Amino acid sequence: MIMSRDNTSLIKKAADIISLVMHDVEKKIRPGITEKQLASFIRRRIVHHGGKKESFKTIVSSGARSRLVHGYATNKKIRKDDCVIVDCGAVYRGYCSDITRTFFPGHVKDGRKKIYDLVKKAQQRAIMAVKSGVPVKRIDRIVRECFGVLGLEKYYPHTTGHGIGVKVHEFPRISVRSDDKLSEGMVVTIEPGLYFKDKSRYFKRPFGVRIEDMVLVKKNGCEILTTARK
Ligand SMILES: [Mn+2]
Repeated sequence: MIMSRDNTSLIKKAADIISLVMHDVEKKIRPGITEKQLASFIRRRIVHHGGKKESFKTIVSSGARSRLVHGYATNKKIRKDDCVIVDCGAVYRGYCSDITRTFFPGHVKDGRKKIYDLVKKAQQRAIMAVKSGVPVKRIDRIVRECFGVLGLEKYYPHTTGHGIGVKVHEFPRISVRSDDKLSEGMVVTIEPGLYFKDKSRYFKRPFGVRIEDMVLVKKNGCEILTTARK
């Protein structure tokens, strides 16, 4: 949906709440806690920071489960050498937020850090291209080209984002298959990720990385609404 000045402040508040929650998650996440414990912590912190409830079922996928695009929390314990994807959102006065961060609770010293940095760079480049009038396929293509430089585009199985407002998934889809254009006042997510399954050439164990932020499309650029550290 296209935001007016009034509902812009409401969706910004929803984004602020979930950014604070993600900051709490960063402090809370440690080896031994289960994915479900972290998911219920997230629900409590959403309410603590003034949100009504989660805007969709919280994703916490750790270790090999992080290879899943929609890895909902299970009773699995998070381990020191796990990579953990946390994807969550809050509802504030009818408006939704959506954010994803990928954590390494232990010290990451293998090639997974390079993948993390690549996803972050692809996201940054895509965000830098967001402004009113830009075709959404250009945004999606920027991410694919970024991964393609290292031959990793086949490990990117989903689109780059979606509009968000009173529903979590709204028009437009940030996809190479769409002919839509961004317009001023839209709020969209930018959420590239890479997912390595059991038999990838690059990693012995499956894992995935995704980073997602919400941006408000402006005439000459965009404003990043979610501010949690990455
Ligand atoms: Mn999303």
